[in-house]
Amino acid sequence: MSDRHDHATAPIRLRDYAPPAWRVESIELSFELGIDTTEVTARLHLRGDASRPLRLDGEGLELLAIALDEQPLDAGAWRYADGVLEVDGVSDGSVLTTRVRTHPAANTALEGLYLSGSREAGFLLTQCEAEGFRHITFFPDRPDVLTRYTVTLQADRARFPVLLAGGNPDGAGDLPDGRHWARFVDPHPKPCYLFALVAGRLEKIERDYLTGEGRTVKLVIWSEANVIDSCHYAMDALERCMRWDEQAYGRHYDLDVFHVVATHDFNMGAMENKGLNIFNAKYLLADPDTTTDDEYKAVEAVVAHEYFHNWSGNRVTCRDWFQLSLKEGLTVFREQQFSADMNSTALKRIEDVALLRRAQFPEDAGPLAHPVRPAEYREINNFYTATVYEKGSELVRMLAGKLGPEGFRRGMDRYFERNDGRAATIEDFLAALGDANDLDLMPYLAWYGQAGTPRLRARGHFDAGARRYTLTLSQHAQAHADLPEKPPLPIPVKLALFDRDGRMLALRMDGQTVGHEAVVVLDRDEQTFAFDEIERSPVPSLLRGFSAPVILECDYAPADLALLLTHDPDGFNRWEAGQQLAALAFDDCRHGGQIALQAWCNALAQLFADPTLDPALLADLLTPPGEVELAEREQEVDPAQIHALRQQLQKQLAETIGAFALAQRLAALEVAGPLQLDAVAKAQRRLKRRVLELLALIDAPTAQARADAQYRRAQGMTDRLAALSVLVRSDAASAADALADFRRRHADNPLALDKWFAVQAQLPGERALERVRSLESDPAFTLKNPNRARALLGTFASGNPSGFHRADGAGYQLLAERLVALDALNPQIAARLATAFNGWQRLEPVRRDAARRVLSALAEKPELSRNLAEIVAGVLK
Ligand code: 0A1
Ligand code: ZN
Repeated sequence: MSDRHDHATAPIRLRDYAPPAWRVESIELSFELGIDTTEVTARLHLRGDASRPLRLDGEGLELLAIALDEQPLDAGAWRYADGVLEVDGVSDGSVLTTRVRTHPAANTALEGLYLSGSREAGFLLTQCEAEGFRHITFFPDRPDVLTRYTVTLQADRARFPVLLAGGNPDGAGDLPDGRHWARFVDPHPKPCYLFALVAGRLEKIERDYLTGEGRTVKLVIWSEANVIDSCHYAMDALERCMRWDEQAYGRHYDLDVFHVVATHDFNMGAMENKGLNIFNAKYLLADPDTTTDDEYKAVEAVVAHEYFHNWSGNRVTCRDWFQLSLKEGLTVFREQQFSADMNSTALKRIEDVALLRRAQFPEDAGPLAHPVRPAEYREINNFYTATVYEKGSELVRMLAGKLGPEGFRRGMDRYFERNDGRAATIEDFLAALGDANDLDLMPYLAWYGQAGTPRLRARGHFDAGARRYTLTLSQHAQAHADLPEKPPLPIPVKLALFDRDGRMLALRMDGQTVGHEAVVVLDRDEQTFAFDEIERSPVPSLLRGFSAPVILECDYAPADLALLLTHDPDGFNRWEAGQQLAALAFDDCRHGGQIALQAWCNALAQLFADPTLDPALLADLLTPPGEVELAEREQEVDPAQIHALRQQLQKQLAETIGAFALAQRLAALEVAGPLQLDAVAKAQRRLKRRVLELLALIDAPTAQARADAQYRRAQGMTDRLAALSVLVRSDAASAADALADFRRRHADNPLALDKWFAVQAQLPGERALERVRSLESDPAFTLKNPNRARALLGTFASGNPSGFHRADGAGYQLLAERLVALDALNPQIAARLATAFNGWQRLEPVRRDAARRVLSALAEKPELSRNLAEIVAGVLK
C-alpha cells in the first residue's frame, strides 16, 4: 500500500540520478508460503563501498530476524523507518540475511505478494513492477541493481500443489507435515521488478518449442481448472511471436522453460516477469463463445508484448524509471509490427492511430501532460501512460522510418549487443541506432523531453508558369510551463501528390525523381519543399502512414479530402483523409453547412457500393472520429452537444447510403453455419456491426428486429455483443430481455460479465448514471476486482462522455465517491480511474464549475493515497 498523509513528499527527479552505492550480486530467497502470512528469508550477497551506508527499501514489512555475515545484529546496528532499512557495519562481500513476514490475503492493492480469488480456491502470486518487491523483502528496489536469483518455495502440498518462480527449475521434493518445496535458479541477472512467484492449484497446457538456435524450451500456460481450455489460442500466439522475434530481430529465448499464468485479479494488462509472465485473464483467455474478435487480437498482441520484453526490457532493462519508455515504447512498437504482420498493416495502423488520438492526445493536451521521458514524478505507477507507451512507440517508429528496415535492424542488433545485461537509457538507444548507421540521432532526444502534441502547419502553392508546386511546412509547439522555449523537432513527413483524377504523381525534387512517395524532414521552425514538372494544381497527401505524432493543420477543400478518401491506394491514408473530412462534416452539422457533409457522405456511399473493398476497412471508413477526439478540436467542450452532433453526422451518412442498401448489405453479411475465426469472417462481422448501427439511426424498428434475431442466433461473442449493444443503445423493447439472457448465460464467466456491465455503462446521455447506480448493487459488482471496477466505472467515466459529463455534476460526484472507496483498497486503480477528470478545464462553464467543485473537495481529503493525490492535484493544476 502506498504511503498516505504524505502528499507533500518531494518529487523524484531525473537529474538527481546517482548510481547505487551497493549492488547485490546474488540473492537466495526462500518463502514459507501461506495465505494469511508468508515468511520470507533473503540472503543478499552485497558488493559496495563500506564507507557508504547500506539502505534497503522495504514497505510494511514485519522484520523477524536480521543477521550480517551469519551473526545476528544488535538492535543498535540497524534502523527501519519510512520504508528504508539502514544497516551499519556492512563491507564489500558481506552477506545480509533478513527474515520478514507479510500478509498476502490482506493485500488488496495487488502489489507485492497477494491472493487471487477466494481464500479457499484462490492462488498466491506477485506483482513487482514498478516497486512491489519492497513489499516482499528488503532490497535496493531500483532497476539498475541486477542480481542472480535462487528462489526456494515451501508450502502445504495439498493447498499449493503448483509452485513456480522465474528462472530454470532446480529441484523439488517433499517435506514433513504434508509440505513440499521447489527451487528455481535464474542464470540471467535481473532487476527485482522482474521477480515473480506463483503458488496454488492450477492446471496447465504445455508444448515444446524448438528455438532457431536449436534449444528446446518448454512452454507452459497455467490457469484455474475451469478455464484451462481457453488457453490454447494464447499458446498458438506465443509460438507465433517467438518465431517472429527470431526472424524479425534475431532474438531467441534464453531459458529452458517459459511459464505464463492467468489471473482475474490484476492491476494492469500483463507483466513480463523473467520466465514467468503473469496475465490479466482478459488478455490470455479466449474462447469462441465469450471472446470478441477484437479481444482475440488483443490476446495475441499482449502475449507478444510480454514475450518481446524478454529482450526489450529484461535482457536490456532500464537504468531508472524515467527511462520506462525505453522498454515500453520499444516493446509496443515491436508488438505493433508483429500484429501488422499477423493481420493487416493498414488496419493495425488505423487501430493504433485511433488509440493514440483517443488516449494520448488528450493526455498530452491537458494538465497531466508529460514528456515520454518525464523529468520528475512522485508515484511511478502513475506513469504507465499512453504517452510513455503509445507516443513512445511513435517515436521508435519515426526512428525506424528514418533508418529503413535494414538500417533499423542493424541499429537494433547494435543496441542489444551493446546493452545486453545492462540497465540502459534512451541515450544508449539513440546512440546504438545512430552508430550502426553513421548518423547522429541525438536531435530526436528532443522528442523524448517535451510534452504536448506539436502542430504541423502545411501550405501549398502551385505556380502554373514554373510547373512547380511548393509546400511550406512549419511547426508549432504547444506552450508548456516547464519548457517555454521548445527547440524545433525533426518531423518526418511522408507525402505524395495526387492529380485531380486521383492518380499519384511522380515526384521530382532538386532535379531528382524520387518515386511516388517521399519523406521530407522538417527540422526547423519552417521550411519549403519544391516539386517540379507538375502540370496542374495537385492534391497533397501529407503525413502518410501517420509518419509523425503531430496534429496536421492544412486548409484542405472537402473535395480534395474526398478525392483522397476514394482514390488513395493505401488503406490507412484513405482512412486518414476520411477522418479529416468527417471532422469538417461535423462542423457542417453544427453550422448547417453542406459542403463537407455531402462530400463525406457521398464518398462513403460510393465506397459502400464497391464490392472489392475489404469489409473491415470499409467498417473503419464508415466510423467518424469518436466523441473524445471531436472534443479535442473544441475551444469549449459540451459533451452532450458533441454526442448529438455526431449522431446527426452518422444519421446523414446512413440516409445517404439508404436504409434499403444498408438492410440489403446486412442480409448479405449474414452467414449460416458454425463460427469462423479467419480474417474474412472477422472482417464481415466488423462491417455487419457498423451497418447495423447505422441502420438503427434511420430505421430503428428494422434494425431492432435484425439485432433481436442476431442476438438469438449469434454463434459467437462478436455478433452477440454487437446485437446487445444496438438493442441497449437504441432503447429497444427487447433490450431488457436480452440483457437478462446475457446475464444468465454468462453468470459464471467474469470476463463476459464485464462486457455486460460495460455495455450498459455506455448508455448515452442522462440515462447512464441511474443505470450505473443500479448496476452497483448487482451482486456481481465489486470494487475489489480491478476488471469489474474498470468495466462499470472506468467505462462510464472514460468511455461515455455524454453519460459522465452531466450538466448537474452528478456523474462527477459519483466518481469522486467511488474513488475514495476504491483508493482505500487499491490506490493504483483509483488513480487510473481518476484520470477521467482530465480535460475538465475546457468544459463549458456549467460543467466546469461542477467538476471544479467535486475535484477540489476530493483534493482536500487527507486520506488519499500518494497515487490518487498526485492525479487529483495534477488535474486540478
Ligand atoms: N510492464 C507491464 C505493465 C505493468 C506495469 C505495472 C504493473 O503493476 C503495477 C503491471 C504491469 C507491461 O508493459 O506489460
Ligand atoms: Zn510493456
